[in-house]
Amino acid sequence: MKPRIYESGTPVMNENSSYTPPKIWTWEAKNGGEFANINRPVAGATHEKALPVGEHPLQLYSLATPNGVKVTAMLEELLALGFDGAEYDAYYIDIGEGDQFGSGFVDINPNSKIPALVDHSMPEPTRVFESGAILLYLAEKFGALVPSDPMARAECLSWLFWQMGSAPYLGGGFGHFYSYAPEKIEYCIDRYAMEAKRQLDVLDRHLADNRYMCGDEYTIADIAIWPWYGALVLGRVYDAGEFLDVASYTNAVRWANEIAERDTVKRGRMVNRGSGDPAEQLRERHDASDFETKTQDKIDQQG
Ligand SMILES: N[C@@H](CCC(=O)N[C@@H](CS)C(=O)NCC(=O)O)C(=O)O
Repeated sequence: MKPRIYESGTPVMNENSSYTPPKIWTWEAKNGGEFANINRPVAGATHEKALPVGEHPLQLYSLATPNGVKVTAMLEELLALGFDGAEYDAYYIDIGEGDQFGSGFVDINPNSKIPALVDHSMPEPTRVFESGAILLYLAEKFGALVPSDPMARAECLSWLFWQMGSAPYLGGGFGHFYSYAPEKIEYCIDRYAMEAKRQLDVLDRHLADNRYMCGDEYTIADIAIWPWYGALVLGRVYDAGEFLDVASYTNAVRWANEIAERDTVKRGRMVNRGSGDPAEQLRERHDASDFETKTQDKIDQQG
C-alpha cells in the first residue's frame, strides 16, 4: 500500500487504500483488534466500585505491565534500602475486565490507567497517577534513588521524562502494530520499527559510557526505562527480539542483564502479575512474606 498523503490537513487517498475517513469520526464499538473491548473515546467511570484499602501507608492499584513494574520495582528497592514507610498493599487491577473504569479507580486516576497510588501517610489521602510522577513522588518522599546534586538530578530527570515520552512509540506504536493490530500494515510497522530502533540506539550509545542511566548510581531513570527497554533487549516483549535485532545493542543488553539480576526487580516483576509461570505471580501483595507464601502456584495448591 502506498502511503497516504496529507494536504492542508485533508487526507488524500491513494488508489490502493480501502478506507476513506468520513467527515466526522464516529465510534464503532466492534472495531476489532486486541483491547477493542476496553478502548472507548470517552473518559469517566462505567460502574460504581469502591477500591479496597489495606493497612500500609501506601496503597497501590496496578498490574504487572511495564508501567506497573516501574512502581513495584521502586517500592521493593525502597524497602530494601530500609525505608519502612514504603510498605505497601498492592491490589490487582484487571484492565482486560475494565477495572480501571470503576468509580473508585477513576477517583484516583481520572485517566483510567494503571498504575495509581494513594499515600495514606499524608494529612489527607494523596493520589498520584502516571508512573513517572509516582517514581518522582516516592523518590522525593524518601530522599532516595534520585540524585540531590542539581546537575546529576537534571540528568536523571531528563532520562526519566525521556522514557515517559518515548515508550508510547514503542508500546502504542511498534508493539501495537507489530503484535496486536488485526492486520499487519507495512507502513505502520516500518514507521515504528524505525523509531524503536532509533530509541534503542540512543540508549545503547549512552550506556557505552555509563554503567547506569545516570552514571554509577542506580536511579529512578533506570527503574523507569528497564521494564520497557530492558525487557525489549532481553527479548521479553512483543516476540520482537530477532525482528529488531536487539542483541546488536550490546551496551543496552549488558545494562538490562545487570538490572534483571536485582532481587528488588525480580520481586517487583512478580507483584500484580496475572499471567505466565504461577510461581512468579503474586496477584496481591500485602506483606514481604507474601513472596514466599502467596504466589499463585501455592494458592492453586491450596485449592
Ligand atoms: N503514561 C501512563 C501510561 C499508563 C498505561 O498506559 N497503562 C496501561 C497499562 S500499561 C493501562 O492501564 N491501560 C488500560 C486502558 O488503556 O484502558 C503511565 O506511565 O502511567
